[in-house]
Amino acid sequence: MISPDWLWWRDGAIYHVYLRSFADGNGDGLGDLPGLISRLDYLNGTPDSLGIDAIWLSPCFPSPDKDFGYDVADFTAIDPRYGTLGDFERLITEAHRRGIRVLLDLVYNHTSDQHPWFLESRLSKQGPRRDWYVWRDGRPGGGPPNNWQSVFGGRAWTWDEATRQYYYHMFLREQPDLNWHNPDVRRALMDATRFWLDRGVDGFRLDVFNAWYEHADYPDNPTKIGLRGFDRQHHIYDIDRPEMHPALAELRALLDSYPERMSVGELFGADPAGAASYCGDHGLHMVFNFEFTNRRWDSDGFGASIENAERHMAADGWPCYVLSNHDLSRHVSRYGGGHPAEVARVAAALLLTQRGTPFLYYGEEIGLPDVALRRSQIIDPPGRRYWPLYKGRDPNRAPMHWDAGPNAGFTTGTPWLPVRPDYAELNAAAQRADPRSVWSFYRDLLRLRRQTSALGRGAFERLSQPSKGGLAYLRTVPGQQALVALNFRATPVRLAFQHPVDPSGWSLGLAAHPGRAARLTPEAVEIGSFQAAVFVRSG
Ligand code: ISL
Repeated sequence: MISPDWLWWRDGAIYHVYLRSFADGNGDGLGDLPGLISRLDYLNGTPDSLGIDAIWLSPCFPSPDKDFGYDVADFTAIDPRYGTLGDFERLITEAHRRGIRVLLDLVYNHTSDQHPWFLESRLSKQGPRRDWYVWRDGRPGGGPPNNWQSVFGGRAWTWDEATRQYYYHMFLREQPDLNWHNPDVRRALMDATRFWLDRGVDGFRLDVFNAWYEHADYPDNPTKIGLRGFDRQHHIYDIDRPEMHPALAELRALLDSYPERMSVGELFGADPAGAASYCGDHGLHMVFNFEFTNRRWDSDGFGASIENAERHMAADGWPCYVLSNHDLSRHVSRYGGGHPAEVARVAAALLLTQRGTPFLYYGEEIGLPDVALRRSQIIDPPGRRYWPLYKGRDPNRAPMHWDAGPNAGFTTGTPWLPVRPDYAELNAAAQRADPRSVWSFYRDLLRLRRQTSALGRGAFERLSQPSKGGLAYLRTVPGQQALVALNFRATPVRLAFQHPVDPSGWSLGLAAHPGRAARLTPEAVEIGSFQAAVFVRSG
C-alpha cells in the first residue's frame, strides 16, 4: 500500500539525466530535450516503465561548454543545442503527465566568462557590475591576492591586464566566481530561480552551494598534506562561510511560496555533521550524502556510513544517498568486486533500501560501466591536466545504451563521447525483455520501495555482526518492518545477527537472484553469492 501522505521528493526516487548523453533527438551527436521527451515513457507513466518519480537535468543553459554546461552564460534560457524554451515547457508538461517531477541544476557559484554580467564586470573598475565578481589587487610585492587554489588545478586567481586586477575562480579561469556579498547578485539569482519556478520546475540541485561565499578579507588558507594543490589546503576561508545560512533561508522562503518545491545541495567536502547544518525548514530539503561513493566494496564500510549519517542527521533533515554521478567513475567500475552485473544488483539494493531519497545516475539501471578512453580522447579539463593520475570525467559520461542499433540508439550522428563497444549485448531494450536483468531488478526494487514505507522511511538498525562479506539490517516504521540482507561476495555467506529476530510473519518481498539462497532464521540469514534479499512483515 502506498502511504497516503506520499510526497514526491521525500518518498520517490530521482533519476539524474546527464542531458548531453541521454538521448539525441536531432542527430547532432549531443543529447537534447526532444530526445529526452521521446524517452519519458522509459522512466515512468506506463506499466513497464522503470518507475522513477523525478529527473534532475544537468545544466541545459547556454554555455561555451568549457566545463560542459557548468559554465553558464545565461541563467534564464535554454542552450539552442538542447532545444528551445518551448521544448522545455513541453518537457515539463509531458513529464508531469507521467508523474515525473523535473529538477534543474543551478550553478550559482560562478558563471561563464562569456556571461554578459562578467563581460561588463571586466570592462572597468568603475562599472556598475564590477562588484558582481571577485576582483582584487595583487599582493604588494606582486602575485595573486592569496594562496587559494582552483579545484581543476593551478591558482584560483587570474590576472586581467585590461584593468590590472585579479579575479577569483574556484574552478576554471573561464568560470569566474560571483560575489555573493553583493545584494544585487543575490537578487538576480533569486530572480532566475523564480523564472524557472514560474515555468513549473519542481526543484533544484544546487551546484557547490557551500562555496558561494568567501571570507570578505580573502586571507590565506592554512596548508596541509594532499595530492593536488586544492587538496593541500584547509578550506576555511573559501568554503562553508556562515553567510551561506541566511542566503539558503531566503532561497527556501522563495521555494516555500510555491507548492511542493524542493532543493538538494551538492555539498563540497563537508562531513555529515556539517551537512546536517545546511538542512531543515530554513535551509535545504537535503544535501547529497557521498559516503557510498567514497567506500570500497566492503560491507562493513557501507554499514558504518549509514550509521554515521543516521547519527548526524538533524531532526528536520532528510538523507539522500547516491552511488554515482557525472563527476565520478561509475560505481560498478569504481568498486570492482565482481562482474558488473553482480555488483550492480547488490549496490542497487543497498541504495534503494535506505531511509531518505535515492538518486540514480542514468545507465546504472542497466549496470553500465565506464567507457575506456585513450589520452587523446579525453576532453574534460581536469582529466587533460592530471592524466594519468586522474583520467577526468569523460569515462562516466558516455552515451546511454538504448538498444543494439547503431550508436546504441543514442544518436544517428557522431556521439560527442564514444559509446562502449559492448552495447549490442548491454542495453536497455535487451534488459527490459529479461525478467532476470539488472534493469528488471531495479524496477522491482523501485516498486517494492514505493509500496513499503518501512524501506523509505523506517528507522535503521544494523543486525549483522561485523563482516566484510555481507550486511543485514532492519528498517522499522510503526506496523511494518523490512529486513535487508546483502552479500557483497561471490561465495554464499551466513550473516549472524547481534541479537535474535522474531521469525514469525516474514515474507520474501524480493530477491536479486530467485535461484540463490535467501534463508532467514532467528539467529542469522543465509544468502547466496551476490544475493540481495528484502523480507517484509506487517503488524
Ligand atoms: O569532479 C570533480 C573533480 O574533477 C569534483 O571535485 C567537482 O569539481 C566538485 O564535486 C564540484 O562539482 C560541481 O561543480 C563543478 C562541475 O565541474 C561539476 O560537474 C559539478 O558537479 C563546477 O561547476
